[in-house]
Amino acid sequence: MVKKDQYNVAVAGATGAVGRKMLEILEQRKFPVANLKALASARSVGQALPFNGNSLAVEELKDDSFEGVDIALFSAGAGVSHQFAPAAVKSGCVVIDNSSAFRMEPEVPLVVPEVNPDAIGDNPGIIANPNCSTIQMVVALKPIHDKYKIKRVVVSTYQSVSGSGQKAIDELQNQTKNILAGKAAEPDVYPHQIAFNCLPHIDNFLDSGYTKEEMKMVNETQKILGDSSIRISPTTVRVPVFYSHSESINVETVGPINAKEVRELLSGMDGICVVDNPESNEYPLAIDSEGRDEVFVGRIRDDISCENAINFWVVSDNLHKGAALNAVQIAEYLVKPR
Ligand code: NAP
Ligand code: 3JN
Repeated sequence: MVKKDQYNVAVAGATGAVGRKMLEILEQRKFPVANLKALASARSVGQALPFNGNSLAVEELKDDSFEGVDIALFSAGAGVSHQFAPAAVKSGCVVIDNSSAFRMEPEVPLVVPEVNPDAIGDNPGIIANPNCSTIQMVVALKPIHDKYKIKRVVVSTYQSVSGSGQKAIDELQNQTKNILAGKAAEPDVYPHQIAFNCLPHIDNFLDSGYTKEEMKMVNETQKILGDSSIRISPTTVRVPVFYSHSESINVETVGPINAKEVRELLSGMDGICVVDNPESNEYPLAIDSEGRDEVFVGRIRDDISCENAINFWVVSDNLHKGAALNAVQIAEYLVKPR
């Protein structure tokens, strides 16, 4: 992409949980923005969003919204991305898409900057941001795969409600208040009460019995690590936590592996923070990772049931590194001199 001092940026889905984070992170990281367009549905026209000390008037996302835009960050769902991203690219901008719309298209790079920045290439049209559960897992898996070659991964997730958007955040808050006040808790976003509960169900079920979220973790991980021989067995679970996803991960490798070496290996990696002092009750927690850039790893231990295998616990803010920050890091990669 043509290098400039400042770039015209659009955020499609700017009023959503991810879109608002994108504005916050572009501002915090001083992304060189000339002009920022906040785009959402017609329902939000008239709203204003704060950015760099100014108030941005939300505009309706339309076919001609991307004229003169250099970089567009999309987080308005796969349908909106399918409808508008190709036209945005035609009008000359690079689209960084947070939805699943194009992730598995062979010609679309699926990127986590700490893991596979080179996948971006020189002339990307659309760059896909992986699913949040995939992002935090591959950041931890990449150094392990490079050193030991991963054969198999068994992962269970504990995903916060913010992964389902603003309405789900409100639902957990309202249900919790109602239940504590002795009132009924009506489910709306989820098929069951989420307060004081765990739902082993994220996204739709497929004929295989797995959910779409689970298969995103399988397919996206293989694509990002460039290795379709890695076998992955996921179970994704929604838990009554507002922000940050946690994951229990078991990794089996081709050759010998041990917890001590992995602790040292991960401690030196960009984007990873090892928190692993169980003797003083120190391990990664959802509440500590809120708003943080890093992927936190702890409880690293040898698998007592299997040779060449280890267990660990990974936590990261799903709206931050799992969505908005990863997208902004991709934008930073595009504009930095190479
Ligand atoms: P959200 O809080 O429900 O926000 C949805 C956003 O999309 C709002 O800004 C909404 O605008 C906008 N939108 C919806 N329909 C639109 C339309 N027809 N035209 C223009 N804008 C439209 O959801 P969210 O949590 O921010 O997530 C948004 C999307 O980001 C998800 O659907 C998903 O594809 C992606 N996402 C990715 C990850 C990840 O794992 N990387 C994580 C979470 C989300 P209004 O306010 O005007 O309705
Ligand atoms: O549920 C979560 O914790 C993550 C949700 C991600 C999500 C939600 C709605 C639609 C996605 C995604 O990023 O895969 C999508 C989608 O774009 O398909």
